[in-house]
Amino acid sequence: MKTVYSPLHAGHSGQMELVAGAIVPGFEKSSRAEIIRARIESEKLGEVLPPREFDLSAAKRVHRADYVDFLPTVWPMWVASGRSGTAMPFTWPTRGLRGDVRPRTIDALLGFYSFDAGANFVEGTWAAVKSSHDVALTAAALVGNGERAAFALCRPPGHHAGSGFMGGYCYINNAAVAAQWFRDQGASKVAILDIDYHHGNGTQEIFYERSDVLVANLHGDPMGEYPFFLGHADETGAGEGEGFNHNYPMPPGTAWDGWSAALDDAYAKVAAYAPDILVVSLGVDTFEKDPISQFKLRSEDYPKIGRRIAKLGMPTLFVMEGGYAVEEIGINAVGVLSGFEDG
Ligand code: 6XA
Ligand code: ZN
Repeated sequence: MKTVYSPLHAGHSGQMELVAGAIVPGFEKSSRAEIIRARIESEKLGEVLPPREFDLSAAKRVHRADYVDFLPTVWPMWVASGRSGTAMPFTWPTRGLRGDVRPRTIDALLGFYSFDAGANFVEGTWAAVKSSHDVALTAAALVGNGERAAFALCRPPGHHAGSGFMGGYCYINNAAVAAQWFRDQGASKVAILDIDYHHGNGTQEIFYERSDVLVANLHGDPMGEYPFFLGHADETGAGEGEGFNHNYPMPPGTAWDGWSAALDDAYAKVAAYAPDILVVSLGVDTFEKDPISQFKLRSEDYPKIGRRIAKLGMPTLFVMEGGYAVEEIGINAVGVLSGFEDG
């Protein structure tokens, strides 16, 4: 399996995040991608290719144009207002406030275009976000051109980013952009299987009223787990999209038996849908030693996931999402990919 990777992700580093009342170094750090890449090389998974540059027209098919156009302006506006360090929002137009009037100052705009304080900017962030989007589309094109599968080693991740907002380390929804790109290239149906520990609220929001992109999501129950405000089992799609969104919220402590039962059910939904292409939002923060998550998958489980997904027999694009146990992130992510190759 070929991997697409860009070194530009590394410019998005040194950012801070708010955790339990303290500002701490970001968990979503550049060593994550470096360790996965090193493991791809040591395991000889396949060639590692640089991305091609794509314009933002594909991104604007799933995100609002004003949102996408805002992203490259964040850091220049931050600096122009005399700031340095990490740009992050602190106020949001929630219930009872006006979310329909676009404000002017950087602090207000950051809140206007986010759902939390988790998508932060440093100087190299936009270049990294753009490269992550290019990585996803370049890998999508490999699958579009007949490869059985490809791996988009995206960083930063994407699945929390919605049509008009960032959050949870995510800016452009790489998996959603790739799914839409497949549609625009002629695929009539695409499925997205999101196996990251966290619910992919952005992906769900983007495709919620559509039947041409099925979304299945396995994740920590939002009653107690981030992103808290989406991801319940009764969210099954709306309008045209009714019946094309499937959520599998699971309790803290879920290990292979419970998790793989949910995977089996999602697998059956994807198989019955019979998409032309499968996009996997691949997070390995389901791992027992993940520092911010509560599931109990073990390293030996990841190749089993890959083998099961391979059995669907669909052209498959893997898009990297979360995973913060950096010591094992390479073993676990490449475990899924190697399992797929064996399956
Ligand atoms: C916020 C936790 C962000 C989780 C990001 C993630 N403190 N999403 O891994 O998949
Ligand atoms: Zn996650």
